[in-house]
Amino acid sequence: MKYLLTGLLSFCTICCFSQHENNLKLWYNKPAEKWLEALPLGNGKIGAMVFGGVEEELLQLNESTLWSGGPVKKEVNPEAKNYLPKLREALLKHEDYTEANSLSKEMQGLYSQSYLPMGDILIKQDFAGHKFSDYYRDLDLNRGIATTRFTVGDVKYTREVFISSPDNLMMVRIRASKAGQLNLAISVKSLLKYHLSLPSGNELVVSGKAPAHVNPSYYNPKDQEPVVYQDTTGCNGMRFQYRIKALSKDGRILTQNEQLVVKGATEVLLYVAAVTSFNGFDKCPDKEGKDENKLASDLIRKASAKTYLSILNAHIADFKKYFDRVSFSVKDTLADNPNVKLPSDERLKRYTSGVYDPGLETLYFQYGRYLLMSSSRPGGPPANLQGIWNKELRAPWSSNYTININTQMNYWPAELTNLSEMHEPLLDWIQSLAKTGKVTAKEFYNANGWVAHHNSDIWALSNPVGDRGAGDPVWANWAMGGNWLSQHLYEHYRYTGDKKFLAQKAYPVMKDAVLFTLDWLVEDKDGYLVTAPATSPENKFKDKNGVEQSVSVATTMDMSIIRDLFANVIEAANVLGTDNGFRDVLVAKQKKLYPLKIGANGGIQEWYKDFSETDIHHRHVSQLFGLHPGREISPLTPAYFVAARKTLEIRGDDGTGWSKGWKINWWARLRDGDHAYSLIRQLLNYVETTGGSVMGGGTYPNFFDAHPPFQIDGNFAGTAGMAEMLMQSHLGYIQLLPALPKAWSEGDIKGLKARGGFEIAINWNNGKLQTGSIKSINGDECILQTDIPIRVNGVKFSSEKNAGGYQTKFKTLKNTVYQLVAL
Ligand code: FUC
Repeated sequence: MKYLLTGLLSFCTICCFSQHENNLKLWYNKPAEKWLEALPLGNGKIGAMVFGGVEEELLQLNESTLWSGGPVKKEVNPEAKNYLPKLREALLKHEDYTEANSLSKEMQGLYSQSYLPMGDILIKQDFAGHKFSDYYRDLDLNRGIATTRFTVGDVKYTREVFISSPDNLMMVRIRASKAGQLNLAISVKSLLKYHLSLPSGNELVVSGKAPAHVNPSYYNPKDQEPVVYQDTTGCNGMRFQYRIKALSKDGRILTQNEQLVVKGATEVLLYVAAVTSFNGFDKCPDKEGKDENKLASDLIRKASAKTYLSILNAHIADFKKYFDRVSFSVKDTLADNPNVKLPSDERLKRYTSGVYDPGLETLYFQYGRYLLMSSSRPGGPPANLQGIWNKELRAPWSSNYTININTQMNYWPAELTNLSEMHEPLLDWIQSLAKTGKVTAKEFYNANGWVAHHNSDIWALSNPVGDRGAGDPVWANWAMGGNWLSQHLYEHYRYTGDKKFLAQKAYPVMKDAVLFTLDWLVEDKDGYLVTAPATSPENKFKDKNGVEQSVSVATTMDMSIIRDLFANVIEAANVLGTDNGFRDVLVAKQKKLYPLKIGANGGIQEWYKDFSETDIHHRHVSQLFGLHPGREISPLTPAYFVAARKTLEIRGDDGTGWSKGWKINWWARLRDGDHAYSLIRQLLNYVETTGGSVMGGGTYPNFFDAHPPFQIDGNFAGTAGMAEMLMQSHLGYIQLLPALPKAWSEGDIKGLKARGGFEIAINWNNGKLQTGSIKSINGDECILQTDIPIRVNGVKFSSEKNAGGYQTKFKTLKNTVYQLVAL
C-alpha cells in the first residue's frame, strides 16, 4: 500500500500539481537556450544541467572527481624558504613593501588544477517539423526532479530527470501520451579526449581521459601549452567513463552512426552512470586509478535490475530526508500576489524592478539548501567554485577551491540549515589538505604543522600558487587558508557536540594548524606577535609615498583568523580535558597577538598601520572576519561593533554576488535586519546571461549566483545570511529573531540548527516572536536570548534582562522538545 501511495504521489508531480501554488519549484515556459537558463541536478557525485529543449534535449554532464592533474608535486620551489628571512627584514626593519612584494614572488609554487566538464548527452526527438505547444519545465526542489512537458499534435510528451544518491546514477524517463510515439536519437560529445563504444544493442559508452595539466584561464604564458595530456615526468591524468543504457517496453532500440536510436516506443528509460578513476588525493589516477569500466558497468547492471519506480522512490525518500528538515515561510501580505504566478525568470525580473514577493526570497533560501545537497554529499569532494556544475575546459578560476573566502562560504549554510552531513566532504578534504600542508610548511617555510594558501583542488594543493613568480602576492601568498578552514572542524563540533569527532578528526588538525602558526608568528618591535608577510585578501594599500602595495605585516584578517583558531583550540582542549600544557602556552601567546584596531575613519583598521586602501569599495572586507564568520566582534565588544558598522557603511553595498552575500551575514550580525534585507534584494538582482560588471553581482535566470560569472558561493551565503537574520548562536547563547526586517513581519521557520545541539522552530507576527519549540539533541543547558520575556514548557524562568534582551536559561534532557511562548 505504502509503495502504491508513493508511486501515485510521484505520478502527481508530473501530471496534476498546480504550478502556481508551489513555492519549492523553479519553472519556465520556454526551453533554456543558455547554460545559465538550464536547471541543475546533482547527487554530490554526478551533476547535470537540464536544458529542456523540445527537438533536442541537452543534458550537460559533470562528475565531481573529474579534475585535471594528479597528486601534488614535491620540491617545486626548494629555494623558497631562503627568502623568508630577507622578506621579514624588508618588512620589519625597512618597511620596504616593494621589496617585500618581489621577494614574495620568489616563494611561489604551482597553480591549482582545474575542475573539468565530463560531456554532453543529446536527445534528438523527431517531430517531422510539427510545432509544439503547452511548453512547461520545472525543477522540483524538495524532490530533486527536473520535468519538461510539451505537446505536439495530439501527443503530450514528458521528460523526467533526476540524479539518485542511493543508486549513484542519473535517470531519464521519456514518455508519450499515445502509444508508439517516441522516436529518439541519443548522441554524446565531450571537450576531453574520448572514444565511443556501443557494446550491446542498447548501450553507449564514452571512455575518456583528463589532461595531466590545465593552466588557469587567466594564465597564458607564450611558452606553455594551456592544456597538456601527457606528463612525461610524473603522472598522467585520470580516466573517466559515462555510460548510457536505454530500455523500453515497446518499440525498438538499436545503435546507428554512433547513436542510440529509439523507434516507435511509448516510454523510454535511460540509466546513466558517470565515474572516474580518481582514487584519492595522493594516488596517481592513471597508474593507481580505480577501474572506471567496472564501476560504471556495475552501477548500470544493479540499477537496471530495479524498476524505475523503486529507483525514483528511493531517490525521493533520500532527498526529502534532508530537504524537509527545514521549512521557511513569510506571510505574503499582498492578497493573490500576481508575481507568484509568473515563470521564475519573469518573477525574478519583476522582483528586481522592486515588487514585493517574499515567496521568492524563501524560494531562494531553499534553493541554496537544494544546491548544497546536490553538490556536496558524504564520500565525495567538497563543492567547488561552481558547486558541481561546469561546462568549460578552462573554467573561470579553474572552478577550483578558493579558500580565502569562497570555499568556506559554500559551507556556511551546512550546519545552520540542518545539512550537517553535507559538511562532511569539506571536513574530510581538510584532513587531506593538512597532510599536503605539512609538506608545504616544511618545504616553503621550514615550519612545523600545516599551512594552506589561497587556492586548492581535489589533490589538496597547499602551496602558494603563481607558477614560481607569476602570481600577484595580494592573493597568491596569503597563508591563512588552513587556519580558516580549521574553524569548520570546530564549528561542526559546536553544532553537533560530537566529542569523538572533536578528539579524533578536529583537534589533531587544529592543533597542527596552531603549530604552523606559532612558527609563522614573529615579534614586532613592540613585542606583539605578528604575521610577516601578510596580505589582506585581495585589497591593496597606499604606502607613505602613495605607491600601491600588497604585502605588509599583521593584516587584520590574519590576526583575526589566528585569534579565532587559538580560541577554538583552547576551548577544544578544555572540552576534551587534554593537552593542558599546550593550552597554557596558547593562552599566554594569545595575549601577545597584535590586536584589532579602529582606524582614523572610525572603521576597523584593515592593515597593521592605518593605511588607506586603493579601492575603498573593494569586494572583500577581510577586516570584518571577526564579525562573521568569526565571533570576536559582537555587541559584547561595543567599540568594535560600532566600528564594524562604520566599515560596511564606508565600503558600501555594491560588489560581486558573494560579496553581497557576505554583507547579508554581516548586517545580520550587526542586528540590522532592514539593511540585511536590502542586500537580499540586491543579491536577487536579475543578471542577464550575457555578462555584467564585477560590481554587479546578482542572480541568473536559473537562480545561480552571478559573481559575474557564475560562482555558487553567493547562493550559499544568501541562504546562510537569511538564517542568521532569524537566529544566531555564535556567542554561547541562542538569539531568536536578531535581525528581523520589516518586510518579514509575519512568518515561521522550522528546523534551523543552533550551536550546542539544538533544533529551533519559531513563528512571529507583527515583527515579534509568538511561539516556538527547541529540541535538545544532547541534553545540554540552553540559553535563549529574546526581545521579550518567554515561557518555556509553561514555566516563566527568571529571565535576566541585559543590553541584548532577555536571557532565559534552562536545563534540558536529551532528545526532548521544549515549547516556547512569548509573554
Ligand atoms: C577571489 C575573489 C574573486 C573570485 C575568485 C574566485 O579571488 O576575489 O572575486 O571570487 O576568488
